Amino acid sequence: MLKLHFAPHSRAERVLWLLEELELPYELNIMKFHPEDLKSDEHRKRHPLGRIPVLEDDGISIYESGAIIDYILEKHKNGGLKPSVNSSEYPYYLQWFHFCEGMIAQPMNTIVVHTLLLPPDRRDDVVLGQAKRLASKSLMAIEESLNGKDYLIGSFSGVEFMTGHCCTKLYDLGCVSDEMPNIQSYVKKIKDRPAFQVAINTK
Ligand SMILES: N[C@@H](CCC(=O)N[C@@H](CS)C(=O)NCC(=O)O)C(=O)O
Repeated sequence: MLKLHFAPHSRAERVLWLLEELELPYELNIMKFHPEDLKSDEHRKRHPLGRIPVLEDDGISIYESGAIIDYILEKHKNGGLKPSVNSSEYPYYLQWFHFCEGMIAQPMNTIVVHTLLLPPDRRDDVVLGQAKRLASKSLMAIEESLNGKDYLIGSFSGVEFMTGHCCTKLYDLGCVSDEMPNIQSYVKKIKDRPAFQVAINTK
């Protein structure tokens, strides 16, 4: 049985959302998003940095949300969510799958740290401004790519669990401006999915 180590308001939502979309059976270990749980000896054995998500399956235990999503799509059930390697969508699938952790995650983390996590006297407006500008440039690339499309490669696919999930978080952080109507409707489509709602409401 697939076992997901999860904490709310985190990248672990990506994996839970996928498991729900695919209707796969799974077991959930819900932890607090707090060092007490994440940095415990028990969890550090699963992830050396004490982070989430972590997935266990049939004697293996892996971390990195993108690797976990790809593993599930390849090994368990793809539900038509991953285009075949010879399809014209495949290169773009790879691009948008990796754009998330490669381009958006770093400025998004910085925005979270300098708006929510640090006490106000330790927040840095210069660092925050740089991160917001970089996030905005990355979002504009997504905005352009969504022209005339419902989802990033056309139909709903595995990239939504990565870059799509990031878009919902940046939207919640107030980073999706009025100049990004395609992303606004893309985020709405994602938020309307029942499986996504399960993932973000699991606590
Ligand atoms: N690149 C990793 C990032 C994992 C990560 O940083 N997870 C965050 C939650 S979104 C975490 O566990 N943070 C806890 C901490 O830094 O103490 C992935 O995609 O899984």
